[in-house]
Amino acid sequence: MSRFPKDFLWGGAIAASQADGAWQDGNKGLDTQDLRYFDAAWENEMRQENRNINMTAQRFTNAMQAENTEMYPFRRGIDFYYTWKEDLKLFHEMGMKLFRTSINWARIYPNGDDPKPNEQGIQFYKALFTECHRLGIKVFATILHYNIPVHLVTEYGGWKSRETVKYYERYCITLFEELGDLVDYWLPFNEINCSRFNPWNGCCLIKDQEAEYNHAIFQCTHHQFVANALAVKAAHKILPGSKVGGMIARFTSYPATCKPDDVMQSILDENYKNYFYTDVMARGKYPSYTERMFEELGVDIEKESGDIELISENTVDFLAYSYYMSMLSSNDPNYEITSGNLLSGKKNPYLKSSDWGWQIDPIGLRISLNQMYDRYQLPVMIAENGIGAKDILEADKGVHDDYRIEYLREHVRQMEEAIADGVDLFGYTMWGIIDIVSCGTLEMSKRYGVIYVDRDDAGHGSNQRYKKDSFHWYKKCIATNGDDL
Ligand code: BGP
Repeated sequence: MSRFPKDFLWGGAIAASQADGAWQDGNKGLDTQDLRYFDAAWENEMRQENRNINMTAQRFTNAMQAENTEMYPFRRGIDFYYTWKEDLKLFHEMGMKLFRTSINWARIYPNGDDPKPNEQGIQFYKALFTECHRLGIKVFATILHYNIPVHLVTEYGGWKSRETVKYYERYCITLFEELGDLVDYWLPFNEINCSRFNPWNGCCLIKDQEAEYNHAIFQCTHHQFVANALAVKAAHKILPGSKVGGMIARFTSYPATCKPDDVMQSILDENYKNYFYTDVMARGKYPSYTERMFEELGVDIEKESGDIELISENTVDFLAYSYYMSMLSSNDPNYEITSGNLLSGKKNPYLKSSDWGWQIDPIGLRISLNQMYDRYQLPVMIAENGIGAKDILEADKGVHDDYRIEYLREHVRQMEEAIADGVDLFGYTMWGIIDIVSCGTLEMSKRYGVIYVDRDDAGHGSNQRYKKDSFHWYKKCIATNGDDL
């Protein structure tokens, strides 16, 4: 008998910028992810130097002038904006209980600061979420999965500005008023810690305009903490009993050895990369190690009076995180480095890696669930987990992705173990339930889905959907509530 609670929320996740396409339709404004374009040499250079993907002024100008979609995979996505009805049918057939997607701010307020919301955008989400409910699928809505209206960058400077906080609050209020009865779980920010590890996605800052980049990043982060608290406050006021979560990308790290230096480094990595963000959102205050961390990074941020009270009075109802992998912690520079989600890190000799070098560690999921629950005693949701792979569509239109089944099976097993450990884990939205454009590499050929989308990196293909072997596996997993894996 499986240990998953009988109402466990088996689900799947996508994000607007990676799936929707229709970048100029429905009266949508230009958003910050519409500006990311594929340039293999540049992306490679960034990765090799272990730098985050940044937006430079030159790239920003190039992208603003470009009219085409050729080099801009996010402008195409998988055309989910037009295919959602058919895609939801497949999700329903799979037995999915929860669908996580993000709302595109630039569809609701095309410029961010427009006097009125865009009715076409509101109608799109109303139709999408109503259909989910008709099919018995609950909705987990990410209010912001990286992309903000570009106008908020050119006019105010993105998240560095208090104006963006003000307009974000108004955007949230519009969503709560218009879509409140159609959304079951709200997530104000996707991976709020990516402000530091992927600053264009997280902060929407143009790098060469920022002399003190670290400082700017943490100023943005503070504004996002304030914005998060304002979202929690408004949701609880407008929709009493609503559930609002806080999410991070979970960088699970183990001490590389039992050498005390490595153990200490692991504690620092956990605090600085993960818990700093969940501490603020769940405990409602800047943790005691903040001062030292800011000192070391040369950061001195501005807070307005009332910010600290606001953050302390409006903490989140549950925690969520994405989990893909783990890394080693050590300040010994001689370790082999491997790439990973948002960050590269030290290689663990006991683990295998995906095609993109991300270390596969199912037990790390149980470890991180125990740590998260032990620290906060709040219900937990795994908002993302999955494996990016180069799938092959065979002549019979099948995709034999046994590697994905194995990855998912082992992670589901470890979630069950964590539940047996006493962790209040209530849902799992596996990442990229249907193939979408990769956020890190902009490739379509880095696939996560249990549903194959016939589209290549250049956007060519029929855009037809095909069930992979993992589709049938996940369907069985859901039907037996995790018993038959
Ligand atoms: C997370 C993001 C997602 C997603 C995922 C996989 O950090 O929230 O948007 O894309 O990582 O990353 P990638 O697409 O780079 O493989």
